[in-house]
Amino acid sequence: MNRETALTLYASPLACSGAVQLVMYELGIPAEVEYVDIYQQPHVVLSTGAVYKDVNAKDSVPALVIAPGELLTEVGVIMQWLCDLRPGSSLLPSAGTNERYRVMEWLSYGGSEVHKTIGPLFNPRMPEDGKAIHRLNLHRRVSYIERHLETSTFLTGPDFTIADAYLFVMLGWPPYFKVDLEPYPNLRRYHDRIAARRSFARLKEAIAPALSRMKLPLFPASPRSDRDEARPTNPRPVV
Ligand SMILES: N[C@@H](CCC(=O)N[C@@H](CS)C(=O)NCC(=O)O)C(=O)O
Repeated sequence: MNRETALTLYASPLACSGAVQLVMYELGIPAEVEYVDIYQQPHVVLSTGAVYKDVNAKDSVPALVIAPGELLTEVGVIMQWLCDLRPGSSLLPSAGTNERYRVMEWLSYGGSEVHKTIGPLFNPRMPEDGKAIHRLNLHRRVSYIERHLETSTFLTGPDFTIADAYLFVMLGWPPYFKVDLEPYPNLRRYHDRIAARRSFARLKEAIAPALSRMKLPLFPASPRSDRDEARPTNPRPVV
């Protein structure tokens, strides 16, 4: 079976689905991208106006159509599925090796400890006290990653992997919510290193029309968070 026929990715600009797009560009895997406005209720597919929940009952992005009527969800799993189309790429070590488990370990940390700690900061209904707790937790996690990056170029060593794609996209979020990344020089250097990749330039290009249609600002240049110009005028929940 040709697993690459007719891949369609449901994504939203600035959302974690950007990690999947980065991985597609890195691997040279083509896909049609359908952008979803996750700021509207119900979420809608921009090109058709279709209610997104009718496409993906989870109502979140990313989701990848991998065969007619077959939808794969969960960012870490989609990225692994894509890498398995290109075995041997440096984005994901071979199955069964400890190196692969290290990447999965960071994917899991990214999903459960980072992503879902940032999420509540985007929720307008979360009281300020609750947000303060989540901010503190986020700083604990970010401090851990900062220490780890003291001796490692990327999360699992010298190679950029799918775990880095995921963390990188999330690093674009805190500035909107005044989580100050200024004290984390390793993390900032790490961010800038990835931002210089061709795949990120392609991502910015690809999401620009949808961003403008949804009236959202582009990724901040760098996660130096508290600068006023790095924040959108009307922050809205995305994660
Ligand atoms: N567990 C999911 C989480 C995906 C997720 O939280 N996506 C966010 C964007 S980063 C989203 O679609 N939010 C809109 C919503 O849930 O209504 C995954 O790993 O893919």
